[in-house]
Amino acid sequence: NLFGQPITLTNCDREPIHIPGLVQPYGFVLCLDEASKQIVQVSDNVEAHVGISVDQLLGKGLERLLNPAQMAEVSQLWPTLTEAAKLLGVRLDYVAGKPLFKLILHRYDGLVWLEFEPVADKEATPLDLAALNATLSQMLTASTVLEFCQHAVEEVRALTGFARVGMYRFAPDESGEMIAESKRDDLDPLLGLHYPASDIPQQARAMYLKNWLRFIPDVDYSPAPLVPVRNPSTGRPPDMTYAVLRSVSPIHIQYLKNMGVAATMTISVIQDGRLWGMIMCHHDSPRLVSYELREMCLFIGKTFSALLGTKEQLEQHAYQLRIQQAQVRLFEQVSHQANFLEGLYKQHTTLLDVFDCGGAAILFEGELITLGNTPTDSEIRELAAWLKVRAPQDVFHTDSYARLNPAGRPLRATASGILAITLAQEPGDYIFWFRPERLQTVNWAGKNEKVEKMEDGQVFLSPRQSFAAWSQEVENTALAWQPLELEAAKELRLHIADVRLKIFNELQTRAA
Ligand code: BLA
Repeated sequence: NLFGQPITLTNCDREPIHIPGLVQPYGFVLCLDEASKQIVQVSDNVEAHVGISVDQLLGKGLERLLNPAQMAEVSQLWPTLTEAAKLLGVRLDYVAGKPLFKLILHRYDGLVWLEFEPVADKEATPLDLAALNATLSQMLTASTVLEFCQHAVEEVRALTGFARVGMYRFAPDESGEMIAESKRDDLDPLLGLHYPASDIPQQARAMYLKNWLRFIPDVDYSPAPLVPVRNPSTGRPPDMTYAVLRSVSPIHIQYLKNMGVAATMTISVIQDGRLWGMIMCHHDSPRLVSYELREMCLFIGKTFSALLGTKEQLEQHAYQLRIQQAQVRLFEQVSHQANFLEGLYKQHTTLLDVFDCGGAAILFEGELITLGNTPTDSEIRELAAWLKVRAPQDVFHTDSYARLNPAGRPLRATASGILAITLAQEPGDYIFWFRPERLQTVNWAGKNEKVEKMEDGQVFLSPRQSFAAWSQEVENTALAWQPLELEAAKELRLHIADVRLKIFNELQTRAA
């Protein structure tokens, strides 16, 4: 390959996937020099598609391929071309069998790219604006991010007929999770599965910020090389970042084959210039999706990206409201209780209602009260003793207690995440909220790998292997505490201090 060394699992983040010098052979490519308007590179499968040889095209204009009317159309588009694709339908009359092509044009890297995709049906799919409208209406009604994702994947699946459409969301560490899925009944779910960052290397992520949609109609292909493979004016393979037919990294192709996937389409979801996630479509047999339909999915992806921020805000506001309401009720309860502690756990609203958490505990003047899923009494007392010495601040939080205190008991299943507030000037009394390890809340449902084979000496490239890698990375960590949760914990602490001061003053007055 052009990389000059074999691509393996360890160097694939350096594979120059934007300059493969190869195309997917379901279509063919002509590269025209921007200035001379002559054909300088052609994919060598042109002859198989239209019966014209590479030699008959190189160094010529387009007249060998297009009729005068089509030439005029291309000339008219020529000055307007950018990396954003323009589309023409062309009928190459002299080609037997497959007369109709979609001609996709763009300008990039000193070249004008003409990519020809055969049209599967007699006629192009008409753009169904009513369906698009219905899709957008659905998406607008969503009040949570998950609902929003679910609508999007269901609509994309309904439009395209892929066997599986999923929303893959990236975490801050660039690992990803399948957070919504629409699939054919007989397929195993991938919903809830996590994969490590390395499954999609950096250079691929950078490219997917520029080019929002990728399409592989048949993973079982032999790539067609560009002839010549290097652009004669630059001496290097041309940059195919925006080329529809760019041939995909062989590592990724192997990954898809191992998963039993035969065709894919993925659409970037981009927020504030960052890759937030991807809409992933899989099919278990080859699947040609028309250019127009792909454009429609791209439109959905861009609309999704644009609306995502408002859905996240809605969700954040709803969570904030829930916290505030629980706070207000707790404040009320502790103010009216003779024993203020009972207001935190004995009544309708408890500490568990304030935050998304697995358990909570109160350690007060030696007495321990627990709610929900918590460490054992002795573990909590040990934790309190450790906090008192090592982290005496009023509001303490961690999403990985085991990493913070490697010498302590790891408390994986109950308290990988801890939020604690002190209850007195003298540390030693605490309110705790606990979160379990993320792995405890994750299911591995991937039974879809038939073959167990070794790759690269010892690593098997597959979602199952990936999941194992992700599991190791996130061992002993919980969902991180959000700033709004820390703020609410601080408020609760101040309020409790107020109430106690009031009780203390009353007792003093009565005693006097
Ligand atoms: C690309 N890897 C990708 C892409 C996805 C995944 C979605 C983007 C492909 C595209 O947009 O067309 C990963 N696919 C997944 C995951 C699921 C899925 C996680 O269906 C889960 C259901 N891949 C590896 C390893 C390497 C690797 C170990 O797993 C390298 C060491 C490489 N992945 C790799 C490369 C690409 C890629 C090089 C770029 C492919 C390209 O666009 O040419």
